Amino acid sequence: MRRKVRYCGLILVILFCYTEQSKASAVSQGTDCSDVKSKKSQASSGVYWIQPNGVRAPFKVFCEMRSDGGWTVFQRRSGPRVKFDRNWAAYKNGFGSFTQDHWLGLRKIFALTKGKTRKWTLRVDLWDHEGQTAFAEYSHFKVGTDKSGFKLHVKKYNGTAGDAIRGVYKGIDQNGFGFSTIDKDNDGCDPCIFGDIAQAECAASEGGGWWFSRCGSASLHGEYHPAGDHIGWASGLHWDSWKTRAPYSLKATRMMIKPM
Ligand SMILES: [Ca+2]
Repeated sequence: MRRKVRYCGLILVILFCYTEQSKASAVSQGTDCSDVKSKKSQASSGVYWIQPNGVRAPFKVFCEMRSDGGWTVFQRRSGPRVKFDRNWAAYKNGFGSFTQDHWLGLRKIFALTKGKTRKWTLRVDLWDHEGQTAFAEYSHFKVGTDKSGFKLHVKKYNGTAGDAIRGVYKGIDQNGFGFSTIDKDNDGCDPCIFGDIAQAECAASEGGGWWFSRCGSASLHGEYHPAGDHIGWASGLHWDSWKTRAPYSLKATRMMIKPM
C-alpha cells in the first residue's frame, strides 16, 4: 500500500512539473524585442514571447537582435512557400511561420504601437535577385484601430530604398490610408484609371493585403516570383522607388519596428 502511495505521488510530481514547464513557455520576456534585448544584451535573434503594456496575454514574435537594439519583426518574405493572397481575417490575425515567412497580424501591430508615450521606427529591408540590399526607415510608425482599417501612420523617411510609401508620383501617398484585402476595400479607387484600364480594387490586381492608395508604389504582398520568372505588371513584391516595377519582383523583404 505504502509503495502504491509513493508511486502515485511520483506520478503527480511528474504531471505537476510537466504542466509548469508548458506554462513557463508562455511567460513574457519583455514588452517588445528592444525590451528583451535591454534585459539581456547577448540575446540572439529568434522567437520570443512578448507582452506589450495593456495586452492581456503574451504572444510570440521573431526578434531581430542587432547592435542598434532588438527589432520586433512583423513581416518576412523569402520564398513562395507561405502564400500572402489572404483575406481580411488572416491579415488581422496573422499567418505563416515565425522562423520563416510570416505576417504577425494587424491586431498585434496595433497592440504594439498604440501607446501614447512610445514612438516607433519602422524599418523595411529589401533584397533583390542580384545580391543588392536597400532599406527604408520611417519615424513615428503606428497603425490605427480596427475601425479605421488599421490606418498607416508614418512621418520622416530615411534610407537607401527611396520613399515608396509616399510614392514615385503624386496622388498615391499610402500614409494615412487604411489596409485593404480582397474582401476589404480602403484603397481610394472607385475606380482608378490607369491608361485605358479601370481599376476598382488594388488588392485584386496586386495580390495580398496592403495600405493601398490608388494602389501606390509600395506593395510587398503580391505573388512571389523566383528569379527568371515571368512577372505581370502588378504581380510580385514591389518597392518602386528602388526597383522599377515591371517586370521586377524582389527576392526578399522584412518589416520590423523598434522604439525611437
Ligand atoms: Ca476600391
